[in-house]
Amino acid sequence: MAEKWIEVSGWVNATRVVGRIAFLEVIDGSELTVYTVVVKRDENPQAWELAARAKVGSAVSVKGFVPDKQISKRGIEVRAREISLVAEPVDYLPLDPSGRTPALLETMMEHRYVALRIPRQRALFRIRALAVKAIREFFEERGFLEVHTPKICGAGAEGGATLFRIDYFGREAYLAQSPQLYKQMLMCGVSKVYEITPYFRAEPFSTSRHLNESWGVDAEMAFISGPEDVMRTLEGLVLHVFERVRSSARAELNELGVELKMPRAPFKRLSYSEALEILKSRGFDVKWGQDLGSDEERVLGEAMREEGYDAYFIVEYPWEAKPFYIMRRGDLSEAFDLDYRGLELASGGQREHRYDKLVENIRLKGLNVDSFSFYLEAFKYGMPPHGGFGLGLDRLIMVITGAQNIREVVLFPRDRQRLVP
Ligand code: AMO
Repeated sequence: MAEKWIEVSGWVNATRVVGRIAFLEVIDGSELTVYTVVVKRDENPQAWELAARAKVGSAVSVKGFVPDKQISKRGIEVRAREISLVAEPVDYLPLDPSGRTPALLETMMEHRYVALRIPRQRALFRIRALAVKAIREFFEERGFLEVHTPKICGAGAEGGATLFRIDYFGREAYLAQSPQLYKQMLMCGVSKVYEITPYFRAEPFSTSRHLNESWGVDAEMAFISGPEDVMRTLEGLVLHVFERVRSSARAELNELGVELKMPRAPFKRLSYSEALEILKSRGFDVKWGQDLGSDEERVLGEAMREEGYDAYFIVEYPWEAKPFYIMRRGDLSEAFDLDYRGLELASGGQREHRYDKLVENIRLKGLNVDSFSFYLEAFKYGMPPHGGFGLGLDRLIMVITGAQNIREVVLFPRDRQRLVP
């Protein structure tokens, strides 16, 4: 194999001068590749001068050869013929871009653009981008229409406590908590839709799994025969994303030290009552009808792992624990949650599509029917049985990458403390 000519533009992550040889560790910011640029003073005094003076963090352009025989142990070795300095830092870097000295999450959130020079950090966001691509692939192959619904809304769907209120030319409006109402309304004319979208929620607490702006993958499908149709679609989606990341992000998973296992399928279907029994046997007394808290979810996750399940659905929830739009079956509902090792990834279910029953559900939940009239309107014109789900994208990326904090996989997180950058 002959020497290969190469031109690299990127940033200097580390520098070293050993006698008459200067080394620059350069990344080009695209894939995870690290280039070790080698300049010998005797061969190329001008380039050597520049390399020996180059500061960590500088943007540079390098032209040279990739030698046939690679001596450098790290990255692709480039024998530089020409180096130009494109931009020099005007201040000390806030973190070590080579990643050898670990940075605090706090510092990385503050300077994400510099943190992205660390190969490990880039791996996280490359996996995120690949997962989104895989999600689109999955829906497109199955005939779902990608839609975009409003993010400034006149009514919320997921409860008043987490609504962000805004002044809309003198009227009260809200940032969208989810596309719930709109994706359902669309079921009156389109049979399958999906949306990849931000959710805005005024969650009043700070946890490692909640943000005030998070991203969701929402789907809705009409003419279903029950919630199982929806669960099968969600299960297929999760498996497809895992499979694609495993096959197309080997270098990234390697960089993260993650061995991504396919979750055992079909995912376990665990009823809410069974979940309460398991929790009781482990010292957690949950009153029938209550939603599960994060401690309970974690304990349930441990119990499921002992049975060999990473991913499992919790089905047959009490209706009182679920929103008005979910179909009721006596005291139970047609809702489900999907959890992965104790973290809720998604929830969904079959919806109430019958006009009169839906109005009754809204009343039973103590909500004002008038504020949902625009939504109810769509249920007057041949609304078929339908159901769907909302999958937390940030949480899905967390479990794939093994991140412990949701902020690790979101470029510029919005939490109670953080409004900039
Ligand atoms: P839910 O409120 O359960 O359901 O939200 C769906 C999924 O979105 C993720 N999620 C969040 N992630 C991070 N921070 C938050 N504050 C946050 N809130 C939600 C979770 C959750 O499982 N309309 C229904 C879905 C449906 O029935 O189609 C809904 O929004 O992973």
